[in-house]
Amino acid sequence: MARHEELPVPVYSTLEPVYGDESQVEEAQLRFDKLKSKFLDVFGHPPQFYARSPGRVNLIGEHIDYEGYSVLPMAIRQDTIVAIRKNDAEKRLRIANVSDKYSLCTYPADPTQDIDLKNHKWGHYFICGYKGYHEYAKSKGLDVGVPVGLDVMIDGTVPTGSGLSSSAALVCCSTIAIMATFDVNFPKKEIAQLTCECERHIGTQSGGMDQAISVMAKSGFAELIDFNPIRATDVQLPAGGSFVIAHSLAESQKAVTAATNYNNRVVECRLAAILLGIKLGMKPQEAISEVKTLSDVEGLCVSFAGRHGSSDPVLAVKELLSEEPYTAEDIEKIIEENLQSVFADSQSSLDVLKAATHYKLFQRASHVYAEAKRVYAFKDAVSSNLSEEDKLKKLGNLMKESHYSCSVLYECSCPELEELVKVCRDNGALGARLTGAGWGGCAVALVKESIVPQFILNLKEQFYHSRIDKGVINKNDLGLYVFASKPSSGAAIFKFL
Ligand code: NG1
Ligand code: MG
Repeated sequence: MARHEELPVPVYSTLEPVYGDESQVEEAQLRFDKLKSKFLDVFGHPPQFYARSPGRVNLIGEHIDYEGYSVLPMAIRQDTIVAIRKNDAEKRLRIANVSDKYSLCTYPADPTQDIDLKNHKWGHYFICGYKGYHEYAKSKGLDVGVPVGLDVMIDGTVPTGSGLSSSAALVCCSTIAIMATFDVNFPKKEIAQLTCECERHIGTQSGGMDQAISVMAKSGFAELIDFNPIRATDVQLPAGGSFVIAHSLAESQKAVTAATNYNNRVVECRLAAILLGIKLGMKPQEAISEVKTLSDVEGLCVSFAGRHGSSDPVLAVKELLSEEPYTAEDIEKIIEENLQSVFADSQSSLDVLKAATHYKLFQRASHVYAEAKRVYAFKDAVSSNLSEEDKLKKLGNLMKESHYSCSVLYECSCPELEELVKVCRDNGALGARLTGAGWGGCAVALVKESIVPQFILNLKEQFYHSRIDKGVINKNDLGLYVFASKPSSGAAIFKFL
């Protein structure tokens, strides 16, 4: 049997295969009906196809996908659905949203257009998929003909800026809907790769976790996602435990803060890797041209550790990098090159250099190598012979360590997330951590199934009520901010008869 990442995106004619039980199907039916009627209102004709792609919660393995390391996310129920129709009369892409919060965006039907990064718009994420599809089709030698207009209506339930990957859900379902209008389908792992690359048009140097899980998820399982090549391995989570997702209510606008936050860390990791390469015997020019990620020099670090009786690459980081932050000059002296020329081919990296005053290479590299190990420790614990109770304890402890590392070494937490993680732990979570890029967004807590309802009530009381009183959120929306989640299924195309 083919591995599931080799299969194309499933095409369904009913909602049941994706939305499962009756009440969820009913809820989804209402959303699809509303999407269709809004589509009719705005564009004057019904959609041809629909596609959906879910958000995700990352259980462990934060900020390591772009360094080439495996991660362990699961898809959540919240998703983005898109309705689409080719429109030959209009030579434009018209992208509308069922929510009034997002106004109609129009773009030329030109797959080579540049995305205006200075002027961020929600519709840009659709254009990522539009460009991505065409770039991929071209690389495959497919004839896509002359550009045609598209009418598009979107409905998303993944909270935005929350670390639950609303962006990837939107990019993935857009790409898949576009594929459906061109009557093509590809293996999921290729779609995961192409959507990862095309989301970078938005200006963040992302890894591929979000798109991979959104496209390849399987109901009932978390997935171990490997990169180069992309692969998904089912991970059956222990019974008796449940993952509760809770929003810190600090919104992280990743596309806007990339130069100081997300892309800054990508640049720091690259510099840490180059320095390690040089300290471990590479010539500076060789390291600059060959070393892209920390995984590229892991072998050298492990050999170094081996000479000291260990197999841990963190040992090399401890011995070879300075705990004091580096200035640009410190680094340039070691690499015998100026930083601008190292990153000359990437405008978003040059933006990082402009904004940075120093680089915490020791801290970032220590996080990445240790976090990469925690992913495998998590996966091993799940499949071990430990009792369910001990398994849950072990997973909780790994989540705690991960959060500490994200907070102290990677510095991608924020005061609201720190408070929320503490409230989770004080109320009996076995482990709790920030999830996704951080700097705001959600925490995920591992909680014994039996205490979930009480746990959620306590969070509402101890974290959210004061925010309702201050008018930050509306009481009726609480269910959107804190909920338990089971692993849901991945992307799908709907062709209703
Ligand atoms: P969020 O910000 O949750 O979408 C981002 C990246 C991931 C990964 C995590 C950190 C994008 C699309 N996603 O996730 O690839 O690096 O941060 O682990 O940028
Ligand atoms: Mg995102």
